[in-house]
Order: sequence, then structure tokens, then C-alpha cells
Amino acid sequence: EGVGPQEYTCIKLKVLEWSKNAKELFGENPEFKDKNIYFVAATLRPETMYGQTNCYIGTEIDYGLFKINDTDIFICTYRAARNMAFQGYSEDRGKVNQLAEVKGSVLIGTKVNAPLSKYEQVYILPMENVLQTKGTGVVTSVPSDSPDDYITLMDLKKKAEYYKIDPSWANYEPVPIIRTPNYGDLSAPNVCVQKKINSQKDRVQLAEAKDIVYKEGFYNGIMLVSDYAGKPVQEVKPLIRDLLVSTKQGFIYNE
Ligand code: A2H
Repeated sequence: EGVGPQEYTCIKLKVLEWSKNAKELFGENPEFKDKNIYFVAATLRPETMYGQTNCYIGTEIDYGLFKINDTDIFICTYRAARNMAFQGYSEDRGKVNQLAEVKGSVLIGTKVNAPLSKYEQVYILPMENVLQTKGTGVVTSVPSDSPDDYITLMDLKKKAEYYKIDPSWANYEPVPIIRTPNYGDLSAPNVCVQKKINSQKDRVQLAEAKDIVYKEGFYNGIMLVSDYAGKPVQEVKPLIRDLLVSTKQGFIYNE
């Protein structure tokens, strides 16, 4: 980090139904009527999008709703929207058109469609370790292959009331999407169990687990799903990224 630009794939998760609080704010607003509204999540692993089970935001982070063109509105941090505007994702290059601002907590429980996911609808859920200063401030969740995503989903299942969510929103299981020689078909859950990681507060062990799972998936992983089943992750990663971009379910974003 900090050395040179990082290329992310941004994934567009379309809003299907606002949370109760967001509906009160935006439900009747004519500016949002008939528009496609997307949470925009930055990922380094586009090949894992088949395993999305939810999407995380920070409850204390401020998010904007940004007009991108005549049909599309993006939800992300202002910082990311400004970077996007300079990268050609806005009506006028370099200009941000912010329609509204909202605290993350208001958006929790919004139902979205996550491209390529086996689940047709998933929910916006809270994660404690989302950084305002990285990517878009929106992190799509792939518990099969990301230790952070997995352990946070377990926290939410165990303590739904504490996290102020409806238990049904977290009632999703990790999907086996990549096979690895050392950690099997659900590498993130397996490494978390092996390292006895109990919650998203175990930051040090989680960082180690993240490193192990990332390297194992990238260098030794074989796809279990999609048209690319049986192929190495290294080979298909750019192809799945290109698929997401060409179908306009995603776009390339640098920072
Ligand atoms: B990755 P780097 Cl399956 N705050 O996507 C915290 N984490 C963030 C973030 C933010 N604002 N923005 C993006 N991220 C996460 C998939 C994935 C990711 C898998 C496995 C590992 C992994 C599904 N979540 O990342 O610091 C996003 O999660 C491990 C590095 O820029 C993004 O990719 O290197 C990754 O961190 C970007 O991290």
C-alpha cells in the first residue's frame, strides 16, 4: 500500500428495496424515482463475486448519493465519487453531483442485487473495520474467501440484536467457489477455525489469515463455479474482471 496506484474492480449492487429508514428519507423523492441506484463496492478479487452473500458498510461513515448520468446513481464516499469523476465516471469530468448525504446506519437492511452471486438478493450489513479512506467505503462480502467477511458474518449471526439487524438479513451461508489444496473449498472459514479467530475484533490474527487465504486462493486456487470451473484463479481473474466490465456490472477504478 502507498506504493503506486491500486487498481480495483468496482461492483454495482443495485438497490431493490430501501431499508425502513432510507425509505423514509428517499422513498418519495422525485430525483430518485425511476433511477437505477447502486452501492459501488471496490474489490481486488473480481473472480470471487460468485460467492457474495451480503455487502458491508460502516455505520458511522457518511455516504453520498451521486448522479453519474441520466439513469444511474452511485452510493459511495464523497472521496471515491471525486476520484471517479476524474476517471470519467460523472456527467462532467472532474465534477461531482451529490444529490444527498446519509449516515451508513440509515442504509443497513437495504436489499440489493449482487452481480454473479448465487443469491438473487442480499442485504447491506454493518462491519466495524470498513475504512472511510480506502476504495469506495463499500465492501462486498465473500465469506468463503475473505476471513474478514466470514468472521463479520458470524458475528452478525450470533449477535443480531447487538448489531441492530434482522437475523434473516445475515441468514446466508458461504458458497464454495474456489478449491485450494491446503484449505479446501471454503478457505476463509477453514483458516479462521484453524487460527481460532472468534470475532472481527481479533485484528492481528485476521490480518495473518487474510494474507494466507489471499495467497493460497490466487496461486493455488481452482474455480469450482461459472463457465471457468476447473481453471486456475490466476488465469481467469482478468477474464472475470473483463466480463463484469463488458456487461456493465462493474468498472475499473484506480486510487
Ligand atoms: B476484497 P487493499 Cl474474497 N475498508 O474484495 C476495508 N476493507 C476494504 C475497503 C474499505 N474501505 N475497501 C475494500 N476493502 C476490502 C473481496 C475480497 C477481498 C476477498 C478476499 C480478500 C480481499 C471480497 N470482500 O481483500 O487494502 C475488499 O475486499 C484482501 C486484501 O486495497 C478489497 O478486496 O489491498 C480489499 O479490502 C482491498 O484491500
